[in-house]
Amino acid sequence: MASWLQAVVVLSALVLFPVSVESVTRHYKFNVVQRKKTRLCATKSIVTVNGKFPGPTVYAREDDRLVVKVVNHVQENVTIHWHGVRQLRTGWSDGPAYITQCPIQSGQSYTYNFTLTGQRGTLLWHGHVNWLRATVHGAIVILPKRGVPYPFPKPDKEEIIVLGEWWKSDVEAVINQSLQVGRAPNVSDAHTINGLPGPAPNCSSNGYTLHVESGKTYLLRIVNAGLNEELFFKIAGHQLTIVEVDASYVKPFKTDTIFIGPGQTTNAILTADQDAGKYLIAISPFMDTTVATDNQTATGVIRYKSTTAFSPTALTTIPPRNATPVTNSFMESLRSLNSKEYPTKVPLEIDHSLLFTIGIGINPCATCQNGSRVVAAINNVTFVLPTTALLQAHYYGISGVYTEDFPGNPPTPYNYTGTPPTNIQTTNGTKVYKLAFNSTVQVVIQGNSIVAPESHPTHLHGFNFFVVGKGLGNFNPNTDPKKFNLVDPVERNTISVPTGGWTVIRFRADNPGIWFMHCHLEVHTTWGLKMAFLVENGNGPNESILPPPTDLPKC
Ligand SMILES: *[C@@H]1O[C@H](CO)[C@@H](O)[C@H](O)[C@H]1NC(C)=O
Ligand SMILES: *[C@@H]1O[C@H](CO)[C@@H](O)[C@H](O)[C@H]1NC(C)=O
Ligand SMILES: *[C@@H]1O[C@H](CO)[C@@H](O)[C@H](O)[C@H]1NC(C)=O
Ligand SMILES: *[C@@H]1O[C@H](CO)[C@@H](O)[C@H](O)[C@H]1NC(C)=O
Ligand SMILES: *[C@@H]1O[C@H](CO)[C@@H](O)[C@H](O)[C@H]1NC(C)=O
Ligand SMILES: *[C@@H]1O[C@H](CO)[C@@H](O)[C@H](O)[C@H]1NC(C)=O
Ligand SMILES: *[C@@H]1O[C@H](CO)[C@@H](O)[C@H](O)[C@H]1NC(C)=O
Ligand SMILES: *[C@@H]1O[C@H](CO)[C@@H](O)[C@H](O)[C@H]1NC(C)=O
Ligand SMILES: *[C@@H]1O[C@H](CO)[C@@H](O)[C@H](O)[C@H]1NC(C)=O
Ligand SMILES: *[C@@H]1O[C@H](CO)[C@@H](O)[C@H](O)[C@H]1NC(C)=O
Ligand SMILES: *[C@@H]1O[C@H](CO)[C@@H](O)[C@H](O)[C@H]1NC(C)=O
Ligand SMILES: *[C@@H]1O[C@H](CO)[C@@H](O)[C@H](O)[C@H]1NC(C)=O
Ligand SMILES: [Cu+2]
Repeated sequence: MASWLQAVVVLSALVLFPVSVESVTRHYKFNVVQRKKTRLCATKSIVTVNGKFPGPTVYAREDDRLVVKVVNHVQENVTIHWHGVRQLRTGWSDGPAYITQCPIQSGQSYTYNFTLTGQRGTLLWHGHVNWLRATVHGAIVILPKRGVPYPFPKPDKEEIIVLGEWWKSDVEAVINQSLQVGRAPNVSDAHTINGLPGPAPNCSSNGYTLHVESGKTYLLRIVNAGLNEELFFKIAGHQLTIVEVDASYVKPFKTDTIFIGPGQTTNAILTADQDAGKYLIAISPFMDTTVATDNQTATGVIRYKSTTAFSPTALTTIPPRNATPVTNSFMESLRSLNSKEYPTKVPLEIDHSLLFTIGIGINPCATCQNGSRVVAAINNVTFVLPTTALLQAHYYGISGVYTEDFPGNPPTPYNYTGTPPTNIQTTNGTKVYKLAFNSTVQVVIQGNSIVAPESHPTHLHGFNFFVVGKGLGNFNPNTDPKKFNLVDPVERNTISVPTGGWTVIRFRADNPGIWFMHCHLEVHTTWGLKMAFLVENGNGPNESILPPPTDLPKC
């Protein structure tokens, strides 16, 4: 009866106000099941959503509500994170295991329920417990509100391109082995484009093909769902026009190479303006230090209509693995649109000015091969996951789960990008940093040079942040702020902090709850490069976290 009444209300609203923009609830069912998949001439069973790899695309419009029932039919624990979704007051639906929820255990289900507010473009969803994300991921498409145009010419067609990584072994075995030994896990055996590596050595297999028609335009919604590698994306003979990243519009610019880290999304317009034929799509890793990568280039093709079967494929060069200038040029070209419709609201006054050093450390480990293990830390704290979810502990006032003393600055200042300190041990902790509702935050994310400096794609849950500055070496609090872009900095949820350098982000803590911040290289998350912000409730009517859903999983 109630739903019938609601339907009538919605209908009459439509009849009375035909131009009013109705938001709707969109329902999805995610059955988490094992499926056998063959890649690189070998078959293995993987955890999937609805049997698909990559998983199903979730479609919605800005302001819609998404209700996704996740049913766990596998032995492994499952959670799903809606990466980049603001989750205003609905932290219970964010997904990271032991941060906002306990895992959905085998045989159980949980319904994620949230709205998509103030965002439009492409995001991704992915598993957020252990290394589940390797095979449990897919795209989220947020279309503009009905009747609202894109701020760029409407492309003729849209295409989703999900990049990933494939291991011949079971990925849980890969990380388990790495933790036992105390050293870096094996790199993947292939990169993938929509689940396919393309032709591999000694293994005939087809790659991904995008069929295009001459003269038409295509909005490519590109997602890096890989675990441990930042990637370059190129298409032979074509320029791409970047129009959006992480579900925020940017000032359009042309490039022939996209730089995209795990957890990042990029919308690019491809114009089919070349002669009929086949053009290579190439995905290759970026690494400007000594850390090992999977060096396999995944390939696909763009194929024009009426291309003959024997037509050769136009090739492209891939950037060198250490092409730092290419990454800088791409990141520096990203500017938020900052238009009348989409103003850039970067905080100008800062309540909390924080400096987070991020990097690797080495701790003793009696059971490990050489008596030590590689860990990672923020401000020397290696974050240890609790066994009760932080959000529940916060909401119900359960003590002993976390402490509120996460350091806002490094405990002992040192030359972060110079000769590392002789003692490179870290401290274990389950610490959060507390923020008052609606306070403004600046975080200088400072990479350090302990063991191996490395580029860290750093992700914040629950917020978009503005990237106001970046540079090499140590952040200088006297001179560097003068160079900040406070006019049109790019707004995103994941940013690559340069190797041996720093990035400064700003955000407004207008979303009460517990929000995870971590390196989106899964290996670094596992090692402890993670922390959480606790944002208190405000005093206003809509400024408190909502009560937990009744089916919230228990630990
Ligand atoms: C989703 O949340 C809304 C707002 O709290 C609530 O009205 C609705 O019943 C929920 N839907 C489901 C399926 O839980
Ligand atoms: C990995 O380790 C976890 C925790 O010890 C264990 O439950 C799981 O079975 C292991 N998985 C594999 C594939 O070794
Ligand atoms: C990791 O790679 C090493 C060396 O190639 C191999 O011996 C080992 O079996 C691999 N581990 C897993 C879990 O695949
Ligand atoms: C491919 O096969 C050739 C011939 O059998 C062999 O020499 C080569 O090592 C193989 N390459 C790989 C990557 O397995
Ligand atoms: C990948 O390439 C780099 C640089 O060329 C090299 O040092 C490294 O050994 C390669 N890694 C693998 C796994 O082949
Ligand atoms: C252990 O130490 C030896 C000797 O320094 C080295 O060769 C080996 O690679 C180390 N093993 C690991 C897992 O770090
Ligand atoms: C830090 O170390 C680097 C590399 O040795 C050096 O160039 C720089 O001057 C040092 N910075 C400070 C503040 O000492
Ligand atoms: C990190 O913490 C460890 C353990 O408390 C300590 O020994 C080390 O000096 C600290 N390092 C830094 C850089 O603060
Ligand atoms: C730190 O935490 C890890 C588990 O994450 C544990 O194995 C290790 O023993 C702890 N180290 C100390 C010094 O407490
Ligand atoms: C947050 O603070 C800003 C600036 O002080 C103010 O304009 C805004 O109304 C506040 N928002 C809420 C929800 O309190
Ligand atoms: C609180 O939210 C409700 C429902 O979205 C809305 O109708 C109401 O106007 C909001 N109140 C304030 C003070 O923002
Ligand atoms: C799954 O989650 C439950 C609840 O937190 C936990 O007790 C159990 O150990 C987890 N299982 C694995 C294999 O990690
Ligand atoms: Cu990292």
